[in-house]
Amino acid sequence: MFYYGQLVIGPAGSGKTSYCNILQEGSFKRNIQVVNLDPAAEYIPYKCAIDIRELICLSDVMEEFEYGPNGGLVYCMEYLLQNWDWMQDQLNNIAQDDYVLFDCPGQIELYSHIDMMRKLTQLLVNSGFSISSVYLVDINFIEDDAKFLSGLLMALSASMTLELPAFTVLSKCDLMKDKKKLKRYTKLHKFNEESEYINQDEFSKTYKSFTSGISELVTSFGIGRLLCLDTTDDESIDNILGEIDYAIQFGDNLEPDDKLYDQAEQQL
Ligand SMILES: Nc1nc2c(ncn2[C@@H]2O[C@H](COP(=O)(O)OP(=O)(O)OP(=O)(O)O)[C@@H](O)[C@H]2O)c(=O)[nH]1
Ligand SMILES: [Mg+2]
Repeated sequence: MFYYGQLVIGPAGSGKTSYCNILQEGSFKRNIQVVNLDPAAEYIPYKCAIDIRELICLSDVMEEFEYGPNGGLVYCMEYLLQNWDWMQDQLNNIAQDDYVLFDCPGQIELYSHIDMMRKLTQLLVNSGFSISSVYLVDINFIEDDAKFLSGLLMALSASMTLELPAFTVLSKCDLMKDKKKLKRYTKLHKFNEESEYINQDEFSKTYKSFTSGISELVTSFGIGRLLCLDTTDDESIDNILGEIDYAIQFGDNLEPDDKLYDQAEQQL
């Protein structure tokens, strides 16, 4: 069995749940299922195919064990890993051609400090998933260079631990009216034809204040795949999906649409 999808990650409030919802509501040439992996979620706007809260929810854990929110969350994710059979049973109900988004919790410690999310992604890969991580960085990170770089380093740290094809997406671009400013940040992330990574000279010129070591680190791990998400513009979503489809090879094994094939043949 082969499944395709995205692990949607990023700090609290970066727009993960909204992104999943927009994708499910829109028409992007695929049937999108969303799995809620956030045991602390209070409101979920999308139709949930699988909801971790049916297995365990943060408020119950905090009450029963008198844990704080972060300790409680770690407990919930550990519980999910220990009860993976439950998840596997639910995943078996998902059709093979469906495209699955995993809406993850926002606590970045889960990715960078402990290897829980990496274990989870390995279980998904073992279940036949071809997935990429999609790390959302809020547009307010481009307020200044230092903040932006810290956002990229956080993305790098989280994405690297997951060992998946990784994409960094600048979310809430609809809020950025200054398109010139947006371009200044995103132009750094155009693929360099030769190396496939971002243009290091361009990056160093812009971030003169940072050591070349940091620039090298950021540019050489491919988190330069910085994509813009403007949820009011379907083209930006198509662009993100297109890049990810290529990386996870979504669509490669789909049967040709007979109707379209017949139409094309008639036109010949
Ligand atoms: N303008 C704008 N606001 C957005 C967008 N995406 C999310 N928001 C707002 O940002 C806030 C957080 O969005 P969520 O989708 O809940 O973010 P999240 O990453 O799932 O947050 P946690 O689950 O708490 O980690 C909400 O108030 C959303 O309405 C967007 O594309 N544009
Ligand atoms: Mg959320």
